[in-house]
Amino acid sequence: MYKKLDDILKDTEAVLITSPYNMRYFSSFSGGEGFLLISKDERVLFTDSRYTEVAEKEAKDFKVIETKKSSDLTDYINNKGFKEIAIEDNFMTVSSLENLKAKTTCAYIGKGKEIDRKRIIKTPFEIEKIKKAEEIGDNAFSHILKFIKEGITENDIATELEYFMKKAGAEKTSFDTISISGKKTSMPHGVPSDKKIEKGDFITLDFGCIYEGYCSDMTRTVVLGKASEKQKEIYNIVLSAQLKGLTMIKNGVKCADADRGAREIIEKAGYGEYFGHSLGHGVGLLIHEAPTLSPNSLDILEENMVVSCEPGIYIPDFGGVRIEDLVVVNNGGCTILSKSDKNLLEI
Ligand SMILES: [Mn+2]
Repeated sequence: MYKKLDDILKDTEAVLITSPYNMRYFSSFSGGEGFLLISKDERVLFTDSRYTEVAEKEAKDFKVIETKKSSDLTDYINNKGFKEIAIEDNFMTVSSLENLKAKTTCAYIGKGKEIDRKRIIKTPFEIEKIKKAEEIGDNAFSHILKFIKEGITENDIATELEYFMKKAGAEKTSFDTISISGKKTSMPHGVPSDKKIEKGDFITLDFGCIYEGYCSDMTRTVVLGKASEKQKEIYNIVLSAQLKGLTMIKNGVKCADADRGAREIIEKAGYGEYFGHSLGHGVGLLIHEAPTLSPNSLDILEENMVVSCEPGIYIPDFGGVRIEDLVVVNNGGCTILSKSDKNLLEI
């Protein structure tokens, strides 16, 4: 994947990669600790003795240098005489940059967004990993439907989901599990607590896992017991918007238009003010990455992007609904990776 940096190397002598996800992407090294320094004629991976063995196994196209002292990288930059290096300015801390500047005479050019966007189109290998991660999520959801009952807590549900996913082969969760219920579902990113699940509660579960480095993401909202008329109304509007979003997601469509298509359904139903976030986002080595499916996005959907489609309605002091699938963009449509039922489940 390091070849994808060639166009950046036309403008600068080297690219310094410090984020774990880009390190993994460009070198295959999964250890997360270290740096890649990629120039026109050399690819070097610096890591410490905890990771040397795994680095040599995984990063076959890189020369692995085991770091012994904190100045190893800056000494190397000085020895090479680099004058300009591209960095991930959206990841590197100010103090790390200050340190580099103090110890070298090199200029550092922020190219973080550009570097991140190299990951925007997924390879078949990546899509397989994401598919598997999403499948674990689907299985976790089926499992949790049997687990949820009156009196257990939001935390119980979150813990069970996470335990299930790890048992099924996940490395960890791809973000903090959202497991909220009742009126709390009006908070799109509410935090699970010891609140007990009650009859008639909306329960929103937004969760995912990491499988071999790749993230999954899905959301389902269910009701414990019988749904009220108002709950059914809100749910069905969100579902219509979500289905509309899915029909919009295809190669060549502007992300802003996909967002618009789904948003219009919610606006026309009179709930526009209760849908504050964007329709979706890219998913890969990071849970939120390019492209962005939002009203102001300039991105255009392309084949083999993996994006979420997740409209919602959130009414303070009542509750909310979000339905989210993960999809692969293809020519003329998209392949939905999330298989879990989207009809309103009264459990
Ligand atoms: Mn999401």
